[in-house]
Amino acid sequence: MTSACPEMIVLTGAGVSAESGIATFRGTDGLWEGHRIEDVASPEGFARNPQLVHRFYNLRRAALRTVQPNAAHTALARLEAAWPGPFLLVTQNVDDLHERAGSRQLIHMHGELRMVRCTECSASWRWEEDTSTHSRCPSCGHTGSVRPHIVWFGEMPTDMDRILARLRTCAIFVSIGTSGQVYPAAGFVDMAARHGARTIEVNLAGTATSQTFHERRTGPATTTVPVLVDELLKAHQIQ
Ligand code: BJW
Repeated sequence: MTSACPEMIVLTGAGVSAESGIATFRGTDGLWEGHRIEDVASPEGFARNPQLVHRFYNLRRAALRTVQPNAAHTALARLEAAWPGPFLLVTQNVDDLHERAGSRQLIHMHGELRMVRCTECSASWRWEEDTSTHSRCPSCGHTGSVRPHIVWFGEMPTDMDRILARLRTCAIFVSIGTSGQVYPAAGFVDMAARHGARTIEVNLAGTATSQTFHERRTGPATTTVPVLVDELLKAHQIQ
């Protein structure tokens, strides 16, 4: 084990959960039952058609019960457990597969499917069941104010201060399975590189930000991530 192990940030996107059976956002037609993601994942879309948005998240929340972490999630949990330096996993995913694989130093920058909150009193709580326009807040008692605890377009991602601070000090930045089309996450590679980090992209294909990375690994996350983890641990003499 090295005495001064570099600080690492890993950013993940939908591609890391794709092989667990969770659909990515920008697939073949980019639509969900004919709706653009912007329509079901924006405050305007929720105001226009709350029933549709509740249904979208109810189906995705229920689908979590049918999926399991894959080899990429497991490898990242192994990396965190073995890495002696500062480590942070920032995921854009709202599923809980990283936690279920064992990751602990984790920020869900776009929220969590298994959480809801009240727009009246801002209380948030874990919730595994369906929600509707009739759901009641257990904290303030208001009915009709429960919404998914998800960061929609135009809303501020979670824990940005902490993420930005860590991007300024990390020495290794790894981005896995994200298309680089949604900001601010798409800008993280630039920020990390500007502060001197080595940057590595892992993806099935080229992305909107591929050219910005120092290194690229192409292939499915379940095979490329375990290999990368082994390499990183070996390079820093960690067994
Ligand atoms: C594999 C694989 C395998 C597949 N192995 N790889 C104009 C210009 C710039 C910015 C803006 C703009 N207009 C508006 C904005 C801002 C906006 C934005 O970026 N819009 C763009 C569409 C242009 N962003 C926001 O509004 C954000 N908030 C914000 O900016 O606040 C202001 C602010 C912030 C910070 C500082 C100061 C001010 C909020 C964004 C919220 C995003 N929400 C969503 C939905 C909610 C979650 C949910 O319902 O599930 O989050 S959108 C959706 O996209 C979801 C994802 O987390 C996010 C990113 O998608 P991701 O993960 O990259 O998935 P895909 O499908 O795009 O890509 C999958 C990738 O995996 C592909 O590359 C595949 O090749 C790969 N892959 N299988 C490896 N097996």
